[in-house]
Amino acid sequence: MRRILPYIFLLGLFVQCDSKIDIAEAVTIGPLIPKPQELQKGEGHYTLETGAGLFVETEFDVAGTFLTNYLKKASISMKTTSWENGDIVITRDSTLEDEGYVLTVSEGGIVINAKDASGAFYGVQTLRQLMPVDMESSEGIQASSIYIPSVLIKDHPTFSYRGMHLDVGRHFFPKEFIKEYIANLSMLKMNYFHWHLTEDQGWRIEIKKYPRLTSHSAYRDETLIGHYSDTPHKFDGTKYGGFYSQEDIKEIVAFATQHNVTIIPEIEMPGHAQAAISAYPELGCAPYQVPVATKWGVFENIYCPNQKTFGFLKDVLTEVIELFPSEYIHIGGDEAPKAQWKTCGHCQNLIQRLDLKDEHGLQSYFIKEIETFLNSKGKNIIGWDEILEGGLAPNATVMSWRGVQGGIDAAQQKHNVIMTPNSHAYFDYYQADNVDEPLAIGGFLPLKKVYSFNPIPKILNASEATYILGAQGNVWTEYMKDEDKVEYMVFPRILAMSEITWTGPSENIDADYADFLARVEPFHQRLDALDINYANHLYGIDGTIVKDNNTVLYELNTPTAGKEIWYTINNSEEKKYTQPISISEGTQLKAYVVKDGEKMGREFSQTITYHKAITGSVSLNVEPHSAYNAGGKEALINGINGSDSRYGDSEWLGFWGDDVEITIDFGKETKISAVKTRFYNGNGQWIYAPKKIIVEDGSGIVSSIDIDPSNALIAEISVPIEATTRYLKIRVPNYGTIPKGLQGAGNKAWTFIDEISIE
Ligand code: TNX
Repeated sequence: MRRILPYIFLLGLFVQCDSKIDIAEAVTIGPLIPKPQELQKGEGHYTLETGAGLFVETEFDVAGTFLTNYLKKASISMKTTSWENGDIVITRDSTLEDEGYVLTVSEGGIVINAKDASGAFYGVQTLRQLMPVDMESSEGIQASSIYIPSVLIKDHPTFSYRGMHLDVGRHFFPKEFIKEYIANLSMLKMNYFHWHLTEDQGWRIEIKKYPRLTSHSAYRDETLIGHYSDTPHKFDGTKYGGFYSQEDIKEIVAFATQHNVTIIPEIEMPGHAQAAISAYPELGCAPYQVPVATKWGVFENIYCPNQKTFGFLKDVLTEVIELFPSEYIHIGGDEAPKAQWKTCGHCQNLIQRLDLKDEHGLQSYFIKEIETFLNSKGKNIIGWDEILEGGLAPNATVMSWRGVQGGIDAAQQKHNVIMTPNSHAYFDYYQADNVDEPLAIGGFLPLKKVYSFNPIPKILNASEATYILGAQGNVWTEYMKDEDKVEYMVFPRILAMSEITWTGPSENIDADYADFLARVEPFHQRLDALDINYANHLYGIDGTIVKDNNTVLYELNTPTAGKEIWYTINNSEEKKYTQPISISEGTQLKAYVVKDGEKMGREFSQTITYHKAITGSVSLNVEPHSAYNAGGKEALINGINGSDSRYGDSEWLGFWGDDVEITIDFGKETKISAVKTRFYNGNGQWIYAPKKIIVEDGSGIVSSIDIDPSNALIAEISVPIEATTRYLKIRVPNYGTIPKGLQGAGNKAWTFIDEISIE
């Protein structure tokens, strides 16, 4: 065995290289995700063969065991040896950063230096990504030698919290899948798995003291079919459920430890607790029996803040903390409607007796009780951002989900924060606006948007920013029945979350995103070998209307480099796309991507309506909500309709509670006969078509139309108006407050408007 030199002596052998990979080399550096902070390519490669000597510092044994097991997939076994005789050495360098490592591969061997066990493990994960992808397959490969490219990588994470969440309440996933999920996140250098274990629709963790939680609360009678917005609601009539025994949990926790992942269990309170209340009615305030929920949404049946409930929760948490070594326990805190607390005599007495302001004060008291208990056991709590309402518990960490504002408020109050905003981290939202995209809850979160996320809001100063521990992708499974669907929603967005939390948020989004995609595309080979059902929208096409004076052009783009786009217009001859296409009439365009002469992905198809406002301009009295403004106000008159089934794309604009006034300037006097538009009416998502709209031409001609969409998901409106005018104003009064008994009751309704087409 050759003795290898510590990495510092090898530095001279390396030449700085840019991020491009030299494919002329026999042994190339494959795509690395997350991208290391610094990479220098070396000369040649290391040949790893059975019998190679491995030295691992004792406290880095998790890294060493992982590597030893991983190499077995190539039928390579190593010999444990001393530092001097090691061909692969995993050793300490206390000058490095927390969780950081330096990986040196040279012809003489491999050295991983790390300050701590995490860093050593991540050095091994990078090494893994330098090895042949075929090793990932379940059968592995028979290799007499593995060639690993020479390289010097110096790396460390930007954020200490790099997380993924999984809701097993809405749908249950078997133990083996949970392990795979954990293994996948560890490959991407993510270190926290937030396991959402209790819900209205199912309680999933065995608690010995309360057996009905598993015999009763773990099962629901049936499940909603289709989307919550579909009316009437339909159910499958099939009992559904499952749970993890304490033995299962011990096995999963041990597996996570071997993958350097900490599992944070979530036990929801005081809301999302209907399944538990169904088994133990004395925990609720409702004077009637409630079932384990069979559909999605927010339920009024929440825990009653009485001694039975606190006793129950403390018993449950006592068993939970025995099982999970994590410093953190997530106690939920989100979406807890206060209707029952308002009418419950005990709750009202408690508010008075404790001199609390209101029911939010009572929720704050509830969370503080639980925090005091958990702190006394040496644990800290994490709660969703609603725990800010009524005052934060003293040591709580806040998970900001309703945007980043909760995170900002918490950081300014010197509380730790994990960013999981639904604007950038909700992997249950649609990732593409293709009509054939599998059913999702709603929203629109394409890969680039995840990649563009910066967990540190600009408004925070440097000391406040230190409270932002990191970020996490959330995976709510209302619309994910099986493992394939979870993987489809998670991959590739997890790759972006891994990179922004490890490598750091992008400061130059277009260049960095192109570089990222250039790695995601070949990384598919590793995902294929791992048999992961990832979504692939890399061969999609994006079409944008661009206006140049009075000319309307249509621009086509595909996200990765080195592809051609071919298209046809109104069924004419196929052409290769070289420049924006001029549009002067109603157009039906079809296009597809070609890579190396081969047609890739799905066909792109777009109808462009050439109407009288398309060359005009538009202004609004209020800005659309920032989460639903992807196309900007121009989307209202660009000739392109939004999706017929989803409001989250770049064509629909969303307004929350506002009365909207849209003014169109045609640029010159124009004769018009009708105003056509569409409103989304997804009442389950708090979205309501307005009750009427009013059209004014500015010279007294006013036309209005009443709207009653009944159960239609989209209200199609046509307002006849005979006028010759330069300006047109369209007034859209908000629907108003959502009526009692419906999702979001008492809140302002959303208005979603599509194309305004003028005839
Ligand atoms: C809100 S995020 C919830 C979940 C839902 C999710 C769907 C949060 C703390 N609560 O209960 O599953 O929206 O996107």
